Amino acid sequence: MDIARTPATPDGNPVMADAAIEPKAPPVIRREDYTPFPWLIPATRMEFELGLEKTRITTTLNVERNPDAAASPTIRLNGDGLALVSLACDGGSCDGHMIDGDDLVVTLPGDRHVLTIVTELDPSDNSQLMGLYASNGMLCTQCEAEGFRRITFFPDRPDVLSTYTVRMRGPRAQFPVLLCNGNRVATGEDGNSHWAEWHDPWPKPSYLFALVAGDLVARTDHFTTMGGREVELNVYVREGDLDRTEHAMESLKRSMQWDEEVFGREYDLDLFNIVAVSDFNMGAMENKGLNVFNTKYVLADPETATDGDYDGVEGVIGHEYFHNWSGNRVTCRDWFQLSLKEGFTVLRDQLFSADMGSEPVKRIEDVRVLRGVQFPEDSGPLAHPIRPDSYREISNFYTSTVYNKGAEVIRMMRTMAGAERFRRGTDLYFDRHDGEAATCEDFVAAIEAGTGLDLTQFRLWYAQAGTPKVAVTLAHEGDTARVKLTQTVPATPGQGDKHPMPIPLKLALFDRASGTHSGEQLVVLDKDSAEFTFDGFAQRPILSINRTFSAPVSIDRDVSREDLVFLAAKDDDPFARYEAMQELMTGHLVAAVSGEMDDGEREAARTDIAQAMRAVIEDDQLDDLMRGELMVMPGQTYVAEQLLVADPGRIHAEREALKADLGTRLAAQFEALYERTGKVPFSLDAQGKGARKVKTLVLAYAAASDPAKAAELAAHQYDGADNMTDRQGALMVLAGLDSAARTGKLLDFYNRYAGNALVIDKWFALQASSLHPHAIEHVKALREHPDFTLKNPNRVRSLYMAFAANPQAFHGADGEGYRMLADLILELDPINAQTAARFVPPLGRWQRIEEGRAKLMREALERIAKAPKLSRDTYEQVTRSLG
Ligand code: 0A1
Ligand code: ZN
Repeated sequence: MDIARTPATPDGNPVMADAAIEPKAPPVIRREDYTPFPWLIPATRMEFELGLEKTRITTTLNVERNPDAAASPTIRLNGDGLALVSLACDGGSCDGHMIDGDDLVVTLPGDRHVLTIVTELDPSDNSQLMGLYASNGMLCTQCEAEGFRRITFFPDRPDVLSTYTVRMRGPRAQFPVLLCNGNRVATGEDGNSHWAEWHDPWPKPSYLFALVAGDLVARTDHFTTMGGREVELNVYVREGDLDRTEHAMESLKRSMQWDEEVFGREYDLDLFNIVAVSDFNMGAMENKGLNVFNTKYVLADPETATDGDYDGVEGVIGHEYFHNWSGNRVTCRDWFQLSLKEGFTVLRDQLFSADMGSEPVKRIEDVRVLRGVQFPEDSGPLAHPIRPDSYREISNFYTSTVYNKGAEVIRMMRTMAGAERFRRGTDLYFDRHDGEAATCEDFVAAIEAGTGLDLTQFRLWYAQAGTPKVAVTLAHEGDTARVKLTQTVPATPGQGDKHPMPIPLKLALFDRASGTHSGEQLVVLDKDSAEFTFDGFAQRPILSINRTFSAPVSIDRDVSREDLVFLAAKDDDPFARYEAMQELMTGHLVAAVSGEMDDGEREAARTDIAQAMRAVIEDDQLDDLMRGELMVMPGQTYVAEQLLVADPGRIHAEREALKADLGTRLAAQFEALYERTGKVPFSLDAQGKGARKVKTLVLAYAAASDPAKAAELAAHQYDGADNMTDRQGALMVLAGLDSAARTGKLLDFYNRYAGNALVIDKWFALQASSLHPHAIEHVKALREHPDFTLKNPNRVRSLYMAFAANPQAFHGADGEGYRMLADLILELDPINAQTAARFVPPLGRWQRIEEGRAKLMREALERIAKAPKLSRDTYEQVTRSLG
C-alpha cells in the first residue's frame, strides 16, 4: 500500500491534495463533502478463474444514471493497485477511459451501459489481507472497508448497492469447497476443474462481498425461523478443527433465536455460512450469508480455549449475525456513519451476551473495556467523535470510540426510553430504512419518532469527542439532601469549545440507619450544572450514582472511604458495588502515586480496602463470577487515566504493593477461597467459570505477597488442570515469577500445544505480558523464535499488543520498549499496513506521561514519521499522534 495514490472523495471525484499539507500527506476525506454517486449499478456479474498465484476476474456491470444525483459524463471506478487487463463498453470498445491514480474513469454517453472489466491478481502475494488473498492454501476475501477495489474496478462505497451473481471456477482437488454470498444456484464439473454459481438476491454494497475457495470441512445444522424458513447453517474449518466448532454453532443458533425474540429480526436466506481463517486483520466480518471469521472466534474446546475465549466466540458470532439487519439490510451511506452499524451492533451483542450469561458481570466487563481502551483514546491525540468529521484512511476509524462508545450512546437512548419504547424505535428504524444506506441522523430520527423522546440536544453525543466529567457533591441540611452535578466536556483535537450534553444518571440515596434506599431514580443532567433535591433524610444519606454505568462519563465525587466500604458491601446494584471497590483502590493508588500520603494515611486506606475485600470474599450471597469482579484491581491504564501526567513505573510499583498488602492481610481468607473453588469440577456453567476466575485471582494476589507459595500452587494447578482456563491462569502467574518451575512449565506448554496456532499465540502473549522483571528481554528473544512471523496478525498481536500493554516492560525508563515498537511498526508497515497502524496508539500517549519517557516516545514517533515511504494508515496515525 503506497500513500502516493489518489483516493476518491465520497462523491467519487478525485481529491486535490491540500496545498498546506506537506506533499507526502494523503488527502483528507470530509463528511460534509458527501454527494450521491451519479450512477446506479443494479446488477453485477463476476466470473472468477481461481488460482493461488493467478486469479482472473471478469466483472460485468449494468450501470444506469442515478436520477437522484447530479449528472456526470464519466463513471469513476475505484481501484487499488489493480492491473486492467481489458475493458469493454456495451460489448465493444469504450468512447474514452483513463487511469487516474489507481482509479478507472470511463466516459459514458448514454443513460444505460454494460461495462465488462477484466483484472488479474496474485492472491499469494497479498500480505495486506485486504481484497482476495491466500491463507493456508485457501483463497478468501476481505472487502470492508475498501478491499473490493483490490479485486476489480468498482464504485467501492457503501451507498452503491447492487445484486451480485458470481461464478467461480477452480481445480477441484485444491478448492473442493467454493463459497460466495447468497444461494448456490448451479454447479458443474469441467475435467479437473469444477465451478459453482452463486446468486445473492439482496442488493448490497461491495464491502459485503465475499468469496472463499479451499479444502474445508463443515459442521452442519439447521434453524427454523419464526416465519417458518428452514435455514441450513455451516461452520467451515480445516479438517483437524471440526471437533472445536460445536460452541460456535450453538452460539449461532442462540443468536438467531435471540434476535427474533428481542429485536423481532428474522434471517432472510436459506443458507448461512461461517468460514474460519487463520490470517485475518480483525475479529470477523459480516459478509452477506458468508461470514468470515478469525479462527480465534470460532474454535473452542475446554482443552485449548479459556472461559474468556468461549465468551469471545459467542459474542463475536452474535455480533456478525446481528449485522445481517444492523449493517446489511440497513447499511451505511458513507464511512463516517460507521457507528450506525457498529455502535448499534455492539449494543446488540452486549445485550445478547448479558442474556446468555450474567447481566451484571457482562456490564462490568464492557465498562472495563470502555474505560481501559476508549477513555484513553478519548483523552489523547486520536480522540474523535463517534461520527468522525474527516479521515485520511478509514481503517484507522474502526476504533473503540466508534464501536464501544457508539454502543454506549445508543444504550443511553434505551435507558431514557425504557426497553419497550426503544424497541418501537428500532422497529421503526428497520421499517423506514430496510434496503437503504442510512445515516446516524436517520437512526436518531427513527428512535425519536418511535420512542417519543426529544433527542435534539442528545445529538451532540454524535458530534462531540471527549469523555464528559461529572463532578458530584452532596449537601445535607434538615431532612433534605441536595445533589449537585456539574459537567465539563474536555477539549479534544479540533474541538476546543464544547456544549453541555444530556447525561442520564441513575442514582439512589441510601438511608444511613436502615442501609436501604426507597427507589432508583433517573436524572438527566443537560446543563453545565444542576441541583436535585431529595427529602426525608434525617441523616446525611449515602449516594450511589451512575448505577449500571448509565452514562459513559467519569464521575468525580466527593465521597468518604467509609461510604465506599458501605456501597461495596451493600449496594443492590452490582455495578455500583464494583464501582465502589474500584474507587476505593483507585483513590488510594492515585494518592500514593502523587505522593500525597503519609504512613498513617496509607495504613488507614489499606485497612479499609482489606475490610471491603474481606466482606466480598465472605459474602455468601455472591456468586463467584461476581465475586471475581469485585476482587479485580483497577488496571494500570485506568489508574493512569486519573492522573494528568502519569509515571508508569510508580503506578506499577504502587499497584503491586497494594496487591501484596492485600495478599498478606487476607492470606487466610484467600487460602480458604482457593481451597473451596479448587473443588468445583469443570463445567462451562456460571459456577464452574466463577470458580476458575476466583482461583487464578487468588494466585495473582499470592504472587505479590508470597511468591514461593504462589509458585508452588500455580505449578500444582498447572499440572492438575483439565482445562485451558486453569492451565493458562497458572502459567500466567508462573511466567511472572523467578521460580524454578517457570521454565519447565513454559516449555511443557509449548510442547503440549505445538502446532496449535491459537494456543501458541497464548504462549507468546503470556510471556510478553508477564510481570517478570526481564519481560522485555523475553520479548526480544520471542521475536527471533521460529514460530514468530510478521505475516500472521494474530501472532504479531499476541507478542506486541501484549508487550505494549505491559507497563513494566514497555515503559522502561530507558525507552527501549518504545524503540522496539517503532521498529516493529516500520518493519510491518509494508507487509500489513492496517495491522502496523494499530500499534501506533500506545506511543501516542506521550502527552499524559512524565517528561523523560514522553520525550523518548515522541522520538520513536518522529523516527517512524521520517521513513521515506509509509502507508496511508500509519502516516495518519503517526502524524495525529505527534499532535
Ligand atoms: N465489520 C467488522 C469489522 C471489520 C472491519 C474491517 C475488516 O477488514 C480487515 C474486517 C472486519 C465487524 O464489525 O465485525
Ligand atoms: Zn461490527
